[in-house]
Amino acid sequence: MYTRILVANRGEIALRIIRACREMGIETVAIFSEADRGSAYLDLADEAICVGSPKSADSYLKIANVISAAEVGNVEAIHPGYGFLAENAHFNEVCRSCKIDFIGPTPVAMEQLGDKNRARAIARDANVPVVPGSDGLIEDDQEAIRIAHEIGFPVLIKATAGGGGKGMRVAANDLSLKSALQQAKNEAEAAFGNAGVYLEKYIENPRHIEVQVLADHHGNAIHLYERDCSTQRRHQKLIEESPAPNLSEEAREAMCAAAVRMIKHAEYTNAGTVEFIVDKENNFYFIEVNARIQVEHPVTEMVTGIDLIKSQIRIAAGEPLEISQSDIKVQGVAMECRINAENVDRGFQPSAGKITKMIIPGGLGVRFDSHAHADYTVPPYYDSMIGKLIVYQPTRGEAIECMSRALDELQIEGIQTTVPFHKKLLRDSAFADGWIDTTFVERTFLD
Ligand code: MV4
Repeated sequence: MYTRILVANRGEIALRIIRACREMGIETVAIFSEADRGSAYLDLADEAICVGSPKSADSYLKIANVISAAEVGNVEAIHPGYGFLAENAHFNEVCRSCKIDFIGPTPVAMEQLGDKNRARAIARDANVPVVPGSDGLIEDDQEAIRIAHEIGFPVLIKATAGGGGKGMRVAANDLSLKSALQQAKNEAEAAFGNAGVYLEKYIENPRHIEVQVLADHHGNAIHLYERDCSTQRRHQKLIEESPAPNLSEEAREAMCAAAVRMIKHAEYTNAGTVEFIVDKENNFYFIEVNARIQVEHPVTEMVTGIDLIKSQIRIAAGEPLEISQSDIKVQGVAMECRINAENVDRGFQPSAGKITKMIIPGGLGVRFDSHAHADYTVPPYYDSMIGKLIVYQPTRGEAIECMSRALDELQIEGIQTTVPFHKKLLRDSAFADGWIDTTFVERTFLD
C-alpha cells in the first residue's frame, strides 16, 4: 500500500480524499492555488504545496506544476478527484512516465472511452444497448439524412469529443438536420478541436440513470447498483439518489449487468460510472462512461456501505477487490443535494464571497461533505459547489423528510445558496412520487 499520495484537486473532494487517506494511514500532499491559500482543509493534509495563481489553467490544470508538486512532495500516487485533470489521458500518461501511479483507469481505457463514438462502438460490441443511430462518425449530409429516415425524427447530433451535454443539437426534419449538422461540427471543432459528430434518435424526456462500477487489475469487475441523476437543470445535477425510484427490478438488473459487460469489454479498471438514459417504458440505452470518481459517489457509499475512495486507492495499489458481486446489497435510500454558492433568483448566477455564518445539520443518517465553514471565502474562480448534503434513511419518503429537516437546519449566511431551491423541490408532489426525468426541474420551475 502507498505511504504518501498527492491530492490533485481542491474543495470538498480534496477533503474527502484526505479523510480516506488518513483512515488508511496514508500521508497526503495537498495542492492549492493562490485563491485557496489558507483554506482550512489544507491543514488536514500532511503537506500543502502552492501550484500557481487563481485561474485553473495556471494552477490545478497545469500539468508541469502538479507533477512538480508530486516530485517535491515525494508521493507514490496521485488522486485526481473529479474535474480538472481527472479525465485527461495525457496527464495520466505523464504520471506513469514519472513513475507515479494515477489513481484511476489506464490512459488507454481513458482515451478510448473519452471518445464517445468509440465508446458507443465498444458498447455495441459488448452487447450493451445503445440508442439507435449512426454506426460511426457522420461523413456528410446525405448519410445523416439517410440514417435519420431509418431511425425516424427527431434526431440528436452529438460531438464525439463532447459529453455532459456540450455540443448537442436536435433536428426535426431534413432541412434543420443539414444546418444543425454544420453548426454542431463548427461548435465541436471550436470547443474540442475535433469536428467529429455522430447521430442518435432523440429520446424525449429521458431519465438519467448511471451505474457505479469497480474493477481491479486481476480481472474482477463488479457494479454497485445505480444512481438516479434526473433531477438536474441545464446539465447541472441538483439532487442524486439511490436506488432509482420507479425502476423495475428487471430493468435495474439488466442495466447493471450491461454496465459490467461494458467495463470488462473496455478493459476498464478502478472506479467508473456507466451512464444510461431510460425512456418511459424502462428501455435503457448506454450514453457514456465517466472515467473518474463522481460528485454523487456518496449516495452509493451510503446504500452499499462501501467506501469508494478507499476502493480506488486499493485498486490502484494493485490489491484485488475484497468483495464479489453477491456481497453487494443495497439497503435503504440515500439522497444528495448539491449545495452551490448561487443566486437562484438570478438564474443560478454564482455568488462568491465570505460566509459569515454557517450551521451544519446533523442527526441520524445525515452526512455533510464540505470544505466550507464560517469565515470561509468562496473564491469566484471555480465551480460553485460548496458542499453536499447527503441523507440515508430506510425509505424514500423518510429520506425526503430527513433532507427537508436537514436543509432547514443548514444555515449559510453572507452568500446566496441553492438551499431554498432544494426545499422547494422536495415539497413537489411529482418529486415525492418519484416521477422525475431530466426535464422535471425545467418543466416545474420554469425559468
Ligand atoms: C440524449 C438525450 C436524448 N436522446 N441522447 C445530455 C448529456 C449527455 N451525457 C447525454 N445527454 C442526453 N443524451 C439521446 N439520444 C438527452 C440527453 C439529456 C440529458 C442526459 C442526461 C442528463 C441530463 C440530460 C439533460 C438533457 C438532455
